[in-house]
Amino acid sequence: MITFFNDSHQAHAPEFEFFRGERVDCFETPARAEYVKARLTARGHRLQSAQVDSRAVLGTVHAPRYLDFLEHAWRDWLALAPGNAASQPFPSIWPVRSLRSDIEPLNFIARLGLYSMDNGSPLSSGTWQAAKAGADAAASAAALVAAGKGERAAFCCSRPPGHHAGADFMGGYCFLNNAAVAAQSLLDAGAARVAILDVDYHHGNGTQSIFYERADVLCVSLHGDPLTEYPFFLGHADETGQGEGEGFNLNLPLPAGSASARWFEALERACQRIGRYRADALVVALGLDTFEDDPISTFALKAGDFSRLGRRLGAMGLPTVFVLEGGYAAAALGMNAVNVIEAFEEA
Ligand code: SP5
Ligand code: ZN
Repeated sequence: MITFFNDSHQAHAPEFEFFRGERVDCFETPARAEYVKARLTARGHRLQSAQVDSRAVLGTVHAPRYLDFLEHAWRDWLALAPGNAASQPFPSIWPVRSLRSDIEPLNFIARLGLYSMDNGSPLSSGTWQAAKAGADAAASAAALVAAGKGERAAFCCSRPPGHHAGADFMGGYCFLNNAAVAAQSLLDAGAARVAILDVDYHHGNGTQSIFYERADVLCVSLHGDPLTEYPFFLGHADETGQGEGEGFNLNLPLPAGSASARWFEALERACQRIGRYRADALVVALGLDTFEDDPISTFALKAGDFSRLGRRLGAMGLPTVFVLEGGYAAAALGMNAVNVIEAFEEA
């Protein structure tokens, strides 16, 4: 399977995030993708860089004013005060209920709040460059798989991740929704129905919200119950879609601490639903933070379980785009990602 990889992921390298009022080192680091690259290379997998510019599809997945903000955010942060290059911007005010989000303020921090769901998505000078390269990879992987010229699947080894990013907001270390870019690209290339299966520990709120009123993309997500787990405000079982999208969203929340057996029962339900949908193609939002040693999550998948996941996905028999999402046990990501990929290929 071809992997799309671009060194420019390293341009996104904020130093710290906040946890309970303290500054802590970022969990989402450049080392993550480098560990995956190293393992792929050691196992003889081919890496290539994106050849499709995602600009056009980004304009259909995300709001133009959000894209414009993100592309110029670092420039505008530097313009706010001399010396800002050495520090990181964080939002401090958000347009929650009863506040207006239709008028974009001029103040940079206010605009950052308008376009953020949390204060947990630190920006750095190269965030746009890295995120755009990830979206280009998603569009390229979709084009490759849709071409039907012998490549049944492709893997985007990119970061920052994407599934918490909605049409007009960042969140949860995510800026551009790579899974949504891949799904929309597959539709644009001729697929009538695309399924997105999100196996990250955290609910993919951004992806769900982008496709919530559409029947041409089925969103299925397995994740920690939002009653106790991030992102808290979306991901419940009663969210089934709206309007034309009614019935085309399936959430399978699991209690924090769930063991592998329970997780694979939910995976089976997810795969059955995707089978009934008669999808033309599959996008897998491949979060690896379900791993037993993940530092911010509570599921207990072992390395061999990622092979089992890959086998089950391979058995679906669909053209498939994998996009890397979360997973913070950095040194184990290579093994776990490659286990999924190789078992998929063998199936
Ligand atoms: C893509 C993705 O996986 N995003 C996850 C964003 C999670 N953000 C909240 C992080 C909270 C960190 N909690 C640390 C708990 C340590 N015991
Ligand atoms: Zn996650």
